[in-house]
Amino acid sequence: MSFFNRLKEGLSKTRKGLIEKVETVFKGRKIDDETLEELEEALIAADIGLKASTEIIDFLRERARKGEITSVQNVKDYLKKEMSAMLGSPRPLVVSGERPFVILAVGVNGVGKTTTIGKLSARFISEGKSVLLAAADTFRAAAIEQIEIWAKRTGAQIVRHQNGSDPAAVAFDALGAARARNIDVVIVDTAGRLHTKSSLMEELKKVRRIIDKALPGAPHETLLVVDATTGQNALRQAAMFDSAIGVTGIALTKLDGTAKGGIVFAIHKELGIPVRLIGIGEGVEDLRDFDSTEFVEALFS
Ligand SMILES: Nc1nc2c(ncn2[C@@H]2O[C@H](COP(=O)(O)OP(=O)(O)OP(=O)(O)O)[C@@H](O)[C@H]2O)c(=O)[nH]1
Ligand SMILES: [Mg+2]
Repeated sequence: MSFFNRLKEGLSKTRKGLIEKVETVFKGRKIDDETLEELEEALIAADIGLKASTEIIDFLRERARKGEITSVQNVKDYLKKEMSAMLGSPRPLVVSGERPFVILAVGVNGVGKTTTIGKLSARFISEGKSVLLAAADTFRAAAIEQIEIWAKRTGAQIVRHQNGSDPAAVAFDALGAARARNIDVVIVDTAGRLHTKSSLMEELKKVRRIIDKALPGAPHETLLVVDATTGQNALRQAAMFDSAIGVTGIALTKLDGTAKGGIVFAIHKELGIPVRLIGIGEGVEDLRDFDSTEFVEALFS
């Protein structure tokens, strides 16, 4: 199956809760305040967020007032157009300019950081780049082993310390090794942490600071990994990680099978942080650059 078809399948629950709802709401009814309000509720229930939902509904109301919307198919066409425009075309994750190019991956527990790093490693290596993984999750017992497996599997190098050691020191050593070995891309894995736990957020600030010290200007991409199934809490996570260390992009994982794919719109609208990557499965090929046209197309078709 193509990536598009798998994305489509992955988004089927989101589509049921949203697009099919459009048909139910408007079946045999007019486009008026009452039906638009019901649609707004469906948008909010699909985790599109209040801001984006209100904007979409205002847009539809205006079209309806002008007599431009006459059928349910029309509503869907306008909805699609507006939702697509809302996402724009975010810059993809491109490794360029700096060498080594440093990516720092952060996020709460179990969202898919290490898996996303493994998938990225495979991608860069298939592009002919050399990759070094920094095993800076020294907290969870099996974390070093897990990233080591990904390194072996994808042909990346790895820098690791003992369990329980200082994650900032691992990152520092990894950058030293990457410079000495002329590596193209360094990806730093970090321990999962709650955005509300200030001591752990301080630790992350230190990791970031040390990376910048080892290689001024790095990290070049600070990727917040977010589990799409968490819904609105994703917004809180993103806001807090962003204020602590400055997030440059989001990797949205587990879009396969969740009814909460609408979170993509909320993240864009409420936070202005671009979704750069989407994960639709556990396999190495299940990660792609986020393409808003493709995403909206998959959602509506
Ligand atoms: N269905 C699905 N599962 C995923 C995806 N990405 C990751 N996973 C699974 O989510 C689980 C957690 O993934 P990890 O990569 O270990 O997550 P993590 O954020 O590194 O976890 P911690 O280091 O413990 O904080 C694993 O079982 C992964 O296979 C995805 O896009 N879709
Ligand atoms: Mg991990």
